Amino acid sequence: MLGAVTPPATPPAPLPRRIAHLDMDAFFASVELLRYPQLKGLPVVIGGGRRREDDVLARLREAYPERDWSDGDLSRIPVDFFPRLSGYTGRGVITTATYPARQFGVGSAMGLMKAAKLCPQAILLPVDFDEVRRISRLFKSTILEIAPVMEDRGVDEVYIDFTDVPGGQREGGRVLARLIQKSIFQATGITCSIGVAPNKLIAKMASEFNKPNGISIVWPEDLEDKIWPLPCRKVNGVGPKADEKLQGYGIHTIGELAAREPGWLIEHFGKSYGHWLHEVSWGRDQRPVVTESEPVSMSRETTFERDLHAVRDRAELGAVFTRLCEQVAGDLNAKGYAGKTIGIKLRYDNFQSVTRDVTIETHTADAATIRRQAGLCLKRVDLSRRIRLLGVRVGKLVKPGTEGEEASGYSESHSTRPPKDKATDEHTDLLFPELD
Ligand code: TTP
Ligand code: MG
Ligand code: MG
Repeated sequence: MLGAVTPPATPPAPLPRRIAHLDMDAFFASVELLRYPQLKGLPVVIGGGRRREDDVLARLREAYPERDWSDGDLSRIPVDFFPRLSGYTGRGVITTATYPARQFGVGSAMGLMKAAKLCPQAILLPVDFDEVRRISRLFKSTILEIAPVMEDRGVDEVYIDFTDVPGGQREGGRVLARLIQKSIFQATGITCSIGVAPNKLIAKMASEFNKPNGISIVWPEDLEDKIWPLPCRKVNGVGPKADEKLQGYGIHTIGELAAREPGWLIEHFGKSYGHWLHEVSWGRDQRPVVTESEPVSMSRETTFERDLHAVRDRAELGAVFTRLCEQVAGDLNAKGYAGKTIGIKLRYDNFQSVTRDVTIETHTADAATIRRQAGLCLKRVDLSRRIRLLGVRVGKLVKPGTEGEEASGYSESHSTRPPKDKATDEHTDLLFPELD
């Protein structure tokens, strides 16, 4: 025998999957508070039209002519000079609200007039997309310096695979989550909330548990205590229509969903959605964290609370349509893309879908241009039927500066993943204006 035989190396057991979902707190509002730190702690809502800073500065110059008010003085504007919600008239909706404003019951998608009744003293500011985009990039690049496997899920949220990152397993991910939270705050001045869990599905719910500025760690064995008591609607993929149907069967919580036989769910919700409902209720989700590749198109779509008619619900439909165009434009701008093909998608009340698109001369990321072209597409479809879903897409993308080189890769859509083979609804990550 010539010495000991080295035993074959056994590969180390894979670490348990730890996935984080990170979401910035009151994002658009927090971005404004960076500019106006004097508003910290006050109820502030974001919504309405364009920036009116110049108006404020003009009024200040009038009130305090002895001072030389310039753009750099924004943080010195007295709080009294800011526009308030009180007396607001118009059709605007709230994009987001600071946490102090939320205590008055105001929040995303609420009409500004309704909000003005609940919290007249709230300060009303418009969104600054340029700044939102800058901060969005900044917080994501901060994360990437620490944890390389990150999936971009929109302007203010990402999934991060903690599994193999140093600190990613310590205290279930809390150590790494703290580091990321701190680094983002240092880089941007804005807080975020993080949920760390065995998968994306649970992480997404967990990031909301301790908002704002919170961390929440969920273990597989927490399913019963932390997940099952939640309403089904908290599952990313259970939209208002599916929720209504579930409620009709007396299923209100995820636990009640988990108690149903998979066969029963399949019978009532179709093969793939029924199966998916069963899986998610048991906290199962194997989806990987997908890192960025170049999108070929970007789209936004929404399923209405109730089916809308092009003539009878013209105003509502128009408002949602405009909003979708603004959101797509926002997405394009946030990622630095512009596109040449503008298209729409409609789903009628009988679930039949149609799409139309148009290719224009020059690339655009402008909401008004997208709205105009998408509006022309809308004229080319049958509008006599009621509509349950409306979507807007911009394709043939380029990154300006690399004009001519079209992006190739996946298609980025903000509608979501659950299979849709049945009369269940797609879900959008974003709310849409109240339609009542
Ligand atoms: P959210 O993350 O849903 O909300 P938020 O960051 O304002 O607040 P939270 O602390 O609860 O996370 O959305 C991120 C940003 O996206 C939000 O600041 C404004 C914008 N937004 C819309 O434009 N339309 C919408 O319907 C919603 C919900 C958000
Ligand atoms: Mg957020
Ligand atoms: Mg978000």
